Amino acid sequence: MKVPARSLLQALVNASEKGAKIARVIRAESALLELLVQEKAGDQKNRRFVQDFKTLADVLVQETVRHDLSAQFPGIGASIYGEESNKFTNVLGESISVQVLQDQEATAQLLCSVLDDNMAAARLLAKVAHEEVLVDAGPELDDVDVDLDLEDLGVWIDPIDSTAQYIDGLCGIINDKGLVSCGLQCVVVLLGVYSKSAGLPQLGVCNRPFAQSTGEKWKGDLMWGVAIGETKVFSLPSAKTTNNKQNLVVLMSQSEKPDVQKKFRASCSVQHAAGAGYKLLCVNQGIADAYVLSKSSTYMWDCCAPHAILLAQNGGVISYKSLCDFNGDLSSCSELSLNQQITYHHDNQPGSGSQRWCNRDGIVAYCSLEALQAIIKANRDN
Ligand code: 2IP
Ligand code: CA
Repeated sequence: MKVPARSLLQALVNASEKGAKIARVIRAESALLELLVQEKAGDQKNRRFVQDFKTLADVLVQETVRHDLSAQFPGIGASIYGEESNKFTNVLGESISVQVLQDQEATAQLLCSVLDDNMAAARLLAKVAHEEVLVDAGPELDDVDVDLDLEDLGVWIDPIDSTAQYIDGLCGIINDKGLVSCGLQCVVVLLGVYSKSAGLPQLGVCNRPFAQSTGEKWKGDLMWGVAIGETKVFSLPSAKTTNNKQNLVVLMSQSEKPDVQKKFRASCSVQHAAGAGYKLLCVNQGIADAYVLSKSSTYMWDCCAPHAILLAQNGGVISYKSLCDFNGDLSSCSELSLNQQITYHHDNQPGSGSQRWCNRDGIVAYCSLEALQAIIKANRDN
């Protein structure tokens, strides 16, 4: 069945905003925040309570997105993949699948059963999960005029990327380039759609629930992109930053190997920030030129959404191994970009755990071919 990409994108934008609202409500309502930060140990643990409320927060966002997208695009639910399983087993051995049900009350009852009968918390969560959310995706949406084959689509969701920052709940400090190294600003809801036949990302929405602190409240922002054949459209970021191109800004994980960090420091400004999704989004927003990760610590759900936006912007994401293996002329790096984008339709490793879906050979995200050239050069020369 053909579906207009514009409608699917609008649905993703709305769903991402509902996910962002759930993330904000959990931090704003004391009945929920207590659950999030409380780490009950041993005997103190409530026996009917889910072991891990932060996982429930993730799962609820994931299941809300699944519910809302399925309501509008019947059949898509089976092709939505995320980091979390929705099945919880408490210490009594009761197994409960967390889902968004047909109405608010039914969802509240279900959530109550994994929240140790805390009906107040369950009702708060059910209310926001069932709210209608409609976001203005911006004027660029009119330029998305192409259809997609619903059967060919898969969706990767990272309901709350930078979970550690989300739990800590600190407000990060923004530097003069618009970058925060840690804090709630690094939390991102990531929804990416890819083609099952080609493996490439086609639509992406990145929603930061805690983009801006306005006194007691947080304001979010979002960015989207579409890369379907010749159709390349993206929403303009709210804050655009221009880089000093003489000094390529490369983001890395704090835990990046010291020799890789050293190599890039010789010619680039290497900076750190938390969150794989946030680092990718910084490349989308022009805050950084590239994000280099030599290790396998990101997953398909981290990358699919910002990767779609990068393709729309004529950037991309290749593996770190492809970067190291490339021995062609710098001027021919467009071939590397054209043929070696990481893909999302096959597992990368045998087994049944989440490691199957990791980006095994590392990643290199870049905002343009010039940035890719500069990254290849920095990797070769140093
Ligand atoms: C994590 C999160 C981490 C990131 C890691 C991701 O996802 O984004 O911050 O590590 O790669 O898988 P780093 O911050 O060192 O880049 P999640 O928070 O969803 O587990
Ligand atoms: Ca993640």
